Amino acid sequence: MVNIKDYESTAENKWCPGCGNFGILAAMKSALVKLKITPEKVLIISGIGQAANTPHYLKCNMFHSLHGRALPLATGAKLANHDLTVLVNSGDGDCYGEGGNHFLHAIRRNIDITLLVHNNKVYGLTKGQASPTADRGTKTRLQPRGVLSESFNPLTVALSLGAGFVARGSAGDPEHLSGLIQAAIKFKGFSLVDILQPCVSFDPIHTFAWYKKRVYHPDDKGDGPDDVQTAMKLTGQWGDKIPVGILYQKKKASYTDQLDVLTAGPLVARKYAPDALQSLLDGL
Ligand SMILES: Cc1ncc(C[n+]2csc(CCOP(=O)(O)OP(=O)(O)O)c2C)c(N)n1
Ligand code: SF4
Repeated sequence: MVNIKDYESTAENKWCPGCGNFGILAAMKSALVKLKITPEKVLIISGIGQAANTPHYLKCNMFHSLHGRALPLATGAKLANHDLTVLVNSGDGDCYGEGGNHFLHAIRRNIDITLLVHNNKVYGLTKGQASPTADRGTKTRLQPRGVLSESFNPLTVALSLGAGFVARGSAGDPEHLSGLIQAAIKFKGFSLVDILQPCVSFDPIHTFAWYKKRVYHPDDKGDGPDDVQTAMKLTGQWGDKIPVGILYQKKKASYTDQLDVLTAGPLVARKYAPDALQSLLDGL
């Protein structure tokens, strides 16, 4: 039996009061408890930023790594021990900016991990510069005349690279978000949940109320479409109407499923066998 208390950490929380990150944290705990996954079976990896502090606020295995570098670590950890539930908490700057290259290749590889991106459209930790997902024209203290670049659309990019599970959630609806996180964890392969996360300190526009007026649920069943064209129409929508939910879902073989070497069990449980490596090296 596992309950929310098992995931409660004693670390002092440094987020601003009212930050959208609190809703995401609550949704994560609820999802793990509802799936009956015990903390020792969970590994959470993060990069750098306010979002990346999330693993400190849960009690389970964690690794707080380098800026933009959570996905390669998660990939290595999943290959070493595929019995673990591996989650990544990242910000839009950390994942789509600094770690953009890793984002692309983790999707291509289809490693069985769940990526939760706290998308607040700014670099919160460094005081509110525009991130890659900021809309063109957005004014910040560093971009007083407005952002000149086009906004990065992570969901459309994920679809174009063949991601099998693409979803958008909202920090303002932790119950719905918990359901999305549960579905993402259950999905065998790479799963992306991009989360609308108000930054109450540095973004006066994208508030909880702004999102509440615009989000809608396009799929009543909740499983998401399985054709890319329909999904692309949804992920391309932004502005007056913003779709949330599973926006695409289709099964395909994950990276770990295709590795024969893992069928005998996780690598961490194997005997150390340096001789096997030596014979490989001798053959080079
Ligand atoms: C290599 C490197 N470059 C830049 C920084 C400075 N830095 C720290 S956090 C951050 C951006 C974080 O933004 P985001 O991922 O959106 O997270 P948030 O704080 O908004 O949750 C930056 C640029 C750093 N720590 N390391
Ligand atoms: S700066 Fe923004 S994202 Fe960071 S904790 Fe404060 S409200 Fe949240």
